[in-house]
Amino acid sequence: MHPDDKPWWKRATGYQIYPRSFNDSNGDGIGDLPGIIEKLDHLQALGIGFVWLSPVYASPMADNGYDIADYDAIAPEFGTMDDMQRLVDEAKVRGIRIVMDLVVNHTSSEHAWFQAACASRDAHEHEYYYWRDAAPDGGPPSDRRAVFGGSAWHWVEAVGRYYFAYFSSGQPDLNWQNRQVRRNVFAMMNRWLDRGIGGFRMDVIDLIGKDLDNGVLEQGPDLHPYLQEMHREALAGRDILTVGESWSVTPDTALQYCGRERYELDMVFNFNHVVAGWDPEFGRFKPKPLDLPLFKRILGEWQTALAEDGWNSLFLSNHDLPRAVSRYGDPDRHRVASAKMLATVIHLMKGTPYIYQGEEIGMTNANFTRLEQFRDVETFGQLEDQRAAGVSEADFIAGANRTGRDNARTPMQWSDEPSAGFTRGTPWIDVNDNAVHLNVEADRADPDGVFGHYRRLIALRRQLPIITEGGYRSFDDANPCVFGYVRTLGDQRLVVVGNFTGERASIGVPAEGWGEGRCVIRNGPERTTIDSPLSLAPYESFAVLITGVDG
Ligand code: TEU
Ligand code: CA
Repeated sequence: MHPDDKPWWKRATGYQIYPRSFNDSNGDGIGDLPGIIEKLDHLQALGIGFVWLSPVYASPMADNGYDIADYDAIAPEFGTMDDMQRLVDEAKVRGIRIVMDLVVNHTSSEHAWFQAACASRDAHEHEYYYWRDAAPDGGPPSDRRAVFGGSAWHWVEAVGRYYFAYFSSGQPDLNWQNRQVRRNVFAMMNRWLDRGIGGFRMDVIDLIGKDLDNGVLEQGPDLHPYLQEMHREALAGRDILTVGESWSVTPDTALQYCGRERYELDMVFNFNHVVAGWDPEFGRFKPKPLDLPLFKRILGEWQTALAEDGWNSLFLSNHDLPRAVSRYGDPDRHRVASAKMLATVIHLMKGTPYIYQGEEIGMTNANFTRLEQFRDVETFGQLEDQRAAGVSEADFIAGANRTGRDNARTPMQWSDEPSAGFTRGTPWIDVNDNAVHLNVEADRADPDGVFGHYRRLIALRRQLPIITEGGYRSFDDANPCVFGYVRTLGDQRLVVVGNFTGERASIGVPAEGWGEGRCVIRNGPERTTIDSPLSLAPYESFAVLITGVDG
């Protein structure tokens, strides 16, 4: 919730940095905070308004920082608290806010709280986590599986009990029903906000209200009371952005998180459009081909649900998802055109767009061929589970190559220098082979580069109120190849179209979108007339602003 109705984050574009893979300043092969500071001019040139910084807190890195051992310390491999403060200050000078990642559904098993909890049932920290006695046969209390494979229950001999960890065994879930847990979290949030950060992205926030004994993990009964308490104790009255990651939120429950009268969050990250392309049993590791009508319908439902209240987040990729151009476009024959098309159709919707590092130059999936190239704890955990379910290693690797999380975590490709200019050392994960020609230096030098397209979209968002305030209406929804929608504000229409295929395709445009206008962005020839049907070249996209439309 925000005091005024036109907060800065409604006109701003976000940029997600996965620090481990962004830029290494000291040659240890791991990205770091000084490395980010070195690249702030790149972000300023792009025109983004804030960074979502994935975790940089002290962590044993079981899940690359999504397992926090000390919320008030910076992981040494990323730098120091002084580096963090310098990043906040240097970014601010460039008009960029730093939004931090809040991971409070769980801590690391190396957090002092958990260490104390494991030492004795009598420690007050013991109740900060979920402990249950063994089942009668001595095994885990339930058959609940962990997201990263295996049982979600883990035995600790010293206290003779199992603890619950929904992700990896190194990520024990915090018991939010414990008032001291909530007090500790809110105090920590205030300490970070008082350092001048721009807000929080909240990791799997839909899980903090879980009712474990009744098997309710997502959007549990206590979720919204806790978020309202968090708002009262840490967020109210601050000029910040809060966005909650929720893999369970739907258009029907979205306003419970971000409606203006809820006093909880400003927006949510939902994954309905992502999960629609996954296998019900094998998830991301058995992806389906893109079903464009379904994809358009889902995005449209979110535009409708949050048209008058709440606020959308708009994204196709992040550190958990494959590269957008590989998942939804054509990384080979039409990489630049499809990268621009995807950017156009996403950025001209209503909501705040989020660019994932490397998306601004159309970086692609890594296509690892050997198991030892992978790094992701989820991939190795699921490999065990899926082997047991009869999936061959070759099939699993093929799936991991298409939609595994490591695709987004290969080093940012800055130049054609060794290791793509990411490090002068040995990178913690292999650099994509295509970095020699696909990199920031080459793309920004190219007048038709992807970077320039994103920069224009970001500038358009600041210039044209129809983008931030206009209505949204899609058309020809059943069209299997082309995405088309009209933004409306007063007598203005912004007609946006994108061909999601490598073949020429047409789309029928409603009469309200017809006429002569001004082409505000394109990835092909100048188009100023909208007539129906509209014929588009492979992966062609453009937007035409028509004024003086009545009715
Ligand atoms: O992700 C939530 C999460 O579970 C996703 O990783 C996704 O559901 C899973 O990959 C399904 O295949 C958040 C963070 O974004 C992720 O990086 C962390 O690993 C996870 O939570 C635990 O903190
Ligand atoms: Ca480093």
